[in-house]
This record gives sequence, structure tokens and C-alpha cells, in this order.
Amino acid sequence: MGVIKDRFKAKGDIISAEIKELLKEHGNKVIGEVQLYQIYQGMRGMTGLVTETSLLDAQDGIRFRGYSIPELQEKLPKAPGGSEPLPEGLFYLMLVGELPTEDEANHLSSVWQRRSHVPNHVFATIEALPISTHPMTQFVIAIMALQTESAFAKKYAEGMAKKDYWEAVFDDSMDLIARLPRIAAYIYRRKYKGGQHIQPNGLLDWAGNFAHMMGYSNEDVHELFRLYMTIHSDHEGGNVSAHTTHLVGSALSDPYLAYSAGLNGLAGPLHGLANQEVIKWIYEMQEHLQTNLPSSEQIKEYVEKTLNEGKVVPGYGHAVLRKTDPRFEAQMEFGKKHLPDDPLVQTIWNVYETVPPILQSLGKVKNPWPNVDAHSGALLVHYGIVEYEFYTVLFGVSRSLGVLASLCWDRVLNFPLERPKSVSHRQVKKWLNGEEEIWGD
Ligand code: CMX
Repeated sequence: MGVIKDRFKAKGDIISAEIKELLKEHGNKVIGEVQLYQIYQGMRGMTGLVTETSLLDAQDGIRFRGYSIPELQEKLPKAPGGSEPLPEGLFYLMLVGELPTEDEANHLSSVWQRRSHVPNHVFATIEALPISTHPMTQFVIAIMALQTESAFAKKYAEGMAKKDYWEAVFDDSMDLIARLPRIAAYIYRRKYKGGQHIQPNGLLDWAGNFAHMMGYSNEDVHELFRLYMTIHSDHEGGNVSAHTTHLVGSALSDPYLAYSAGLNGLAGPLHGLANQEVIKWIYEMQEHLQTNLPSSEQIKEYVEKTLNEGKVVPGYGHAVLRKTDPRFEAQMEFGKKHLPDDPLVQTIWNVYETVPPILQSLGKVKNPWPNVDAHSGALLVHYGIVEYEFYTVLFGVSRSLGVLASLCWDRVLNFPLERPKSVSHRQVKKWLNGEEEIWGD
């Protein structure tokens, strides 16, 4: 643990000094311009954040510290006999900015194993909830219960110096990431498997152990989890879960508070909950059409029905991307390799052929292509993980890697409280009439 912490701090000090110099010299440089529509429409394309861990290009898709998903699959350390990247390696890359060696990734696996103990009151809190509670709600409440363990909160209360914030955030982030699979698996086994819990396997990697504790020992599922936990981890800084974690963290709310806030955003159907909505929508389509393998014509008919009812087609569209999501493609490759004949997976591919031209024909959808959520559920269903209300929890466990690595960077770089300016509509109208300026505090 000491090694990765020291490396991170050394990098942080270098970048911190660079930013100081850069702002001294260039702090007044204008970067882009803000148009009126952007402040009414979700600040699309408005640059306003610095995020180290990954960068999203509308055409090229996500790059983690410059590496595309296929590059990560090639370059990151793997589990013995496996071919998918270990998420531990990706976390190291996002945090330290360098590809880890196999030993460094394995070291992280054992650090997280050592730190994975979840206190009993967290399980008791979960047990106090009605079993019908949505898994994401159970997950967030459990993390709030775990906040009793926050080193940052304790040290802050004792009077921690500003220069030490980063270390407490780092320690909390490591503890939290280490504990999430146990909590998530507990919720899964409680809700869907009669409360028959499975003890962790100390010999497995983080993602493999997560699958194991959920009850899946098949090596293909462990590989899927390694891929899944890697590709869902980060998507630049402006998406709802990353931005929320960053924003809440900027108030010096500890990592438990900040990450659970981000998860509440992930639980929205336009963001992470879309992964459950996709499978729900496919099942409803199968039911409506009375077939498990609908033809392209039948899918077209059902997509049109969905749109005519004033609903969105889940899993399609994106606020930034303007092409098929590379995370969709990575899952498609996994499907081609491991389960090419699965009827549900074939339906997902058929939907992929059918939906984009229909969305394009509406003339208003900026991105008619599939996003990450369009594919993930079908792979999980194949291996028996059919409980689709749980899917966003899987996304959330993975997302911890990116947003908590970013939170460590926020504190080591000493980023201040985030506080953008807002305006009222009345003020905008006055400004357009030349009656009032809207700039200022
Ligand atoms: N189906 C139907 N209509 C869609 C659509 C879809 N999949 N995607 C966009 N549109 C519509 C929008 O609802 C909007 O309609 P109105 O002008 O009538 O309000 C119009 O097209 C323009 O939207 P946009 O600029 O293309 O998209 P946004 O940046 O506003 O929103 C997103 C992006 C993802 C919320 C949207 O594409 C969507 O609702 N998709 C379905 C839900 C989904 O898959 N979300 C998961 C995203 C990935 C993730 O975060 O996990």
C-alpha cells in the first residue's frame, strides 16, 4: 500500500506545482465560449472541469490515461489463464498514470483483500430494509452505514491540516473500493438467493471474488466481471455519477458521502439504471411479440411503438458520444467469443442493426448509436444473472474505481469548493434586452 500511495503523492506534487505555474502564467486565457443554449440544456460541451483519469472523445470514445479499451485489454495485467484486464491494473493506471506491472496489480488485489472487512452494523442496516427495496437503494444506504469508518471524517473532526486531506481521502477510497464487492454480493444473495451468503475467497482477484461471492464460480463469469468492472469504471468527469462525486467531495464531504451521492445519480434511468431498463424493454418486447427471437421487422415495429408512447429506447443515445460506444463493442466481442449462439445476445445485435436508422429518422436524436448499457444485461443473463434490478449495482461497484481515483486527485491537487454561477430566466430576458448584465458573483 505504501508504494502506490507514495507514487501517487509524488505524481500529485509534480502536477500540483505545474498547475500553480500554469495558472500564474496562463490563468486569464479564455478557453472556449459559452452559448445561451448550453446553460439551459445541461451544459453540453461546456468545459468546466479538470479530470485526470480518462478523456472522452465524441468519435473515438473513452481513453483511460490515453489508452483505448482494446489497448487496455492488451496491456493491463490479467488473472492467471485469463485474457481480460484486471480492474486493479486499471485503477493503478488511473491513479498513478502509468501501466502497472503484474506484481503491482497483484499487490493491489491483496491490499483490497486485506481491507475488505465490512463491519456487522452495515449488514444489520441492510437487513432492516424491506426486501423489496431496490438494490441500488440498499447499496447506497449500506455505504452510508459504512461511513462510520471514514478516516477523513474522523481526522477532520480532530482538526486535520489541509495538507493531509489527500491521504485520508486516499485511505478511505482504498477501504471503500475493497469493501464494495462484499456489500453488493450481500445485497444480491439477500434479495435473490434466500440470504444464503458466500464467504470471500482470499485467493481471487477483486472482480473474480465479487462474482464468487454472488454465487458464480464459472471462470467465464469471472472474466466477464473483470471486463465489466474495467469498462464501466470511468467516462471522463462530466457524467452525472463522476461529476456528483467530484462536486460533493469538493465540500470536503468524505469519500463515503461523495461516492454515495454519485451512486444516487447513477441510479437514474438516463444514466446507469438504463442497463436494467434495456433488459426489461427486451423482455417486454418478447412478451408483446410472443417470441424469444424477434425478426428485424418485428423489432422495428416495437421500437416505433416505444417511441409513439413517448418513451426513449433504452441503451441508445449519449450526451457526448457520436458513434457506437467502444464499451458496447468490447462486450459484443466478448459475446462473439464466448456465447455467439445465445438468442438474447443475437437479439441485442439485431436491435443494433435496427434501432439507429429509426432514431436517425427522427431528426432530433444527436447520437442514434448504442451506449454501454445496450449490451451488458444480455451477457449477464446468459450466465444466470437474470435479476436485472441488480445490474446498476454492478455498474456502481465498477464506477467506484474511476470516481474515487479522481477524488484522490481532487484532494492531492487541492481543488477548491465547486461553485459555478447560475442565472434566472428573468435575468436572461433582461440581459437579452440590454437591461442587465448577468456576469459576476
Ligand atoms: N430514444 C428516443 N429518443 C431519444 C433517445 C433514445 N434513445 N436519445 C435521445 N433521444 C431524444 C431526447 O429525448 C431528446 O428529445 P426531446 O428533444 O424531445 O426532449 C432528443 O432526442 C435530443 O436528445 P440528445 O441531445 O440526442 O440526447 P441528450 O444528450 O439530451 O441525452 C441520453 C442523452 C443518454 C440521456 C439520451 O440519449 C437517452 O435518453 N437515452 C436513453 C437512455 C440511456 O440509454 N441512457 C444511458 C446513457 C449511458 C449511461 O450513462 O449509462
